[in-house]
This record gives sequence, structure tokens and C-alpha cells, in this order.
Amino acid sequence: MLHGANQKRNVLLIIADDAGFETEVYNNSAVHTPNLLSLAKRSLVFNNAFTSVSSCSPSRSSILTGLPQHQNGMYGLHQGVHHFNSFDEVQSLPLLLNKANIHTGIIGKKHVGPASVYPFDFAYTEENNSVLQVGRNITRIKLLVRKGTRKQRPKSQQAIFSVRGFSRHAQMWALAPQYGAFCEKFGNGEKGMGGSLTGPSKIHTRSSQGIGLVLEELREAGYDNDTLIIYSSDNGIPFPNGRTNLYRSGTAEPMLVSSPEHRERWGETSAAYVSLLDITPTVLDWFSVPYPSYSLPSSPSAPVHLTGRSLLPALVKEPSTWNTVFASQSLHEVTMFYPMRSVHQGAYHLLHNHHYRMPFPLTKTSTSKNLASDAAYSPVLQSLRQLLLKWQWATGDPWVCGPDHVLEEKLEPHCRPLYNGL
Ligand SMILES: [Ca+2]
Repeated sequence: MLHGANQKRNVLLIIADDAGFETEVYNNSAVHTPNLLSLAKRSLVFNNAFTSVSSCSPSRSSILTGLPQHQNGMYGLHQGVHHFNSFDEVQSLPLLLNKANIHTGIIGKKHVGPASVYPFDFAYTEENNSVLQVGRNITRIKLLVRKGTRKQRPKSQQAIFSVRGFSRHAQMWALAPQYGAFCEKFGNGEKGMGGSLTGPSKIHTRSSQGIGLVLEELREAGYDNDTLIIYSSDNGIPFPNGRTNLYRSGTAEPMLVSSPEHRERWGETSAAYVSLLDITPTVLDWFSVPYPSYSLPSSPSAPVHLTGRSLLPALVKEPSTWNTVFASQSLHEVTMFYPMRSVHQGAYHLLHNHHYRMPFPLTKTSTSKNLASDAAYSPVLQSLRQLLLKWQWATGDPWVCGPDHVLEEKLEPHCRPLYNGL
């Protein structure tokens, strides 16, 4: 996409933590989210948006690199003694924007590393502040946005402000401790467990209030007509069948994209299948920054390229062929190892559990009927398997040969049998 060299453009990326569809934008009448609804009226609202991984740090790294977790290296949660990190050589979105002389900022939950891969010029995150203040205190968030947007910068520079706050899960526990430390009692059938919407709806209403404050700051700073705004979440809601599985309930995300330069479809909905892997290519397209050509040492034979796409064309015309998204999950915390890969194409969803012989306690029910053993769907199954394998090879997936084979990269990458009797 072309634009004049002196034209200023900005991006505001709002990632609500563990958010679902409990908003008026998605026709939930039990919660009051007027500011989000107002943003939706000048956005294209996607009804089939998916995260590529249903876990905080892996998802945030995928959003900020355009690479699935198995390719960027953030296999699990970043914090704590296990400190999962993206590979040192990964060319992330903030890194590419910095190189292009575009000012970047982040407010709220960051939860990715190392710092050298995710450099932000303006950062108020859990790394240097209380996450309660920068991720949940909406007044503090508003003041930080004011500070960031009004900071004097050379005219040639543009800005991306990634407000990644509005953390929800701890609030959920705090507001409803009777559900248990991990909300494991929510909706379990016991009296009082899951009947009330009061606690969760308070959180969504407060998120919407925060978004209203942030957008007001943007207007006050004069960025109203040159800012691309993207609203989404990082993973499924933190309830059973939500976060940490690759079923639709764990991966479907709200997604609003608002561009002042593309008003053709404001207030409309899109049925196109889109992924959080599309955010990096979308922002690069908005700024006309090309993606570099390089390889990662972890997978020298698979040159790094973005498998997502820019969403900007969808803001003008409904895409007719966007019907496929991929997902890849390996770990949440280090002990929660459930390697899965999936491809979702139209009505069909192939979910390949690499450790399918292990117990899988993360989800109690599937919302779909399992057609894998139905001979009538064998051609569909084969086609999806091939599609998924092709994506795994293209993205340098170290798990591509599992569980019965191991990937050997010497000379030509290939799968060698483990002879493990499985
Ligand atoms: Ca999260």
C-alpha cells in the first residue's frame, strides 16, 4: 500500500487479556460495552478471527512476530524459572518498526522476551511497573497513553502504541473467588458456580470504559484520522474449554479493525477466516515496511516468511477466498505439554494432537462431531492433513515428525523413525 513519504500514520493495537465475546459488539445483551460498540461502528468486525495459539506468551509472541510459537521459539509462558523466550534472531514487529524509524510504545502486559527481540521506545509493563497499575488501572492507562502520544518526536517519525492491558483473569478470580484459584469450579453444576454474570460482566464493562478513555486520549492528541486501530485478545477465555486448547472455544477471538482511510465497510461484519498471525503483516502493510529475507538458526532450511496476510484489503471488499487458518500449541506452563497443530478450513477443522496417546484433560467436550474415522470424509481428512503438514514444513516446525518420528536437519530435513513401539 502506497502513501506519501511525509504522511503520518499510526497504529493502536489493543489486546484485551483472555477476552471473549461478552460484548455488545457480538450481540451479548447481558453486558454493557458502549465504547467498544462505538469503535465497532467505525470498524470491520470479524466473526471468524482466531488466535494461532491459546496461551498468553506464545500468542503475544505470535501477534508481535507474525510467526507461530513453534517458529519464533516462545513455546510456553515467558515468566518464571522456565523463561521461555523467542529466538534471539527473530525479526519482530517492534524491531522492524524501530529499524524503519517508527516510534513504538507498549502499555500493560508484555509477557514476551527477550528484550532485544521486543524493543519498545516507550514501555510501561510488568517488567518495570506493577501490572495492577499499568494493566488494570484504566485511569493510569489513560494517563500513560496521554504521556506517550504527546511526547515530542521528530516529524518524520510515526507511532505504534500497543495497549496490551485490560488484564482479566486475575480480576476474574478476585471478583469470584468461590470459583476456585483457577476458576476450575466455574460452571461445574454445583449451586452458585457459574449462575451469575455479575463478576465477569463488570470486567468487560470496565475494559470498554478503558478503551473509551484510550480513544479519547488519541482524539485529544490529534491522531483520530491517521490511526489504524485493531482490537482483539490473546487467547480463549480462562474457563473450561477455553484457554489452552485448539478447539474453536479456545481459539476464536473478537477482532475489530478500524481504519480512517478505509471507511467503505465501517459497521459491517466479515465472515472471512483471519488469524492473529495476520496482525504483523497488516501493520507492516499500513506502514509500507517490507518484511526482511532471513533464516533462523533453529531451522536453516526453512526461510522465514509470514504465512499470515494483511487485513487491509478486507476493509474495502469482503474476501471470497479467505477460509483457512492454522494453529499451533506446544506448552502453557512447562508441565502442561500438549503439542497440537490444527487447520481450520470452512466447515472443517482438523486438530492433530501430537501426543494423542496421552491423557488430554484440558477439555471435557468437543463442540463438533469427530468425522476423522468416517470413510465418507476421508478425502477431506487427507486434504487437510496435507495442508497442515505443508504449513508445518513451511514454518520450520520442530514437531513436524512427531510422535513416532524425529526431525533430523542434517543435509536435507527429514523424519527418522524412533522405533519406539508406538
Ligand atoms: Ca492471556
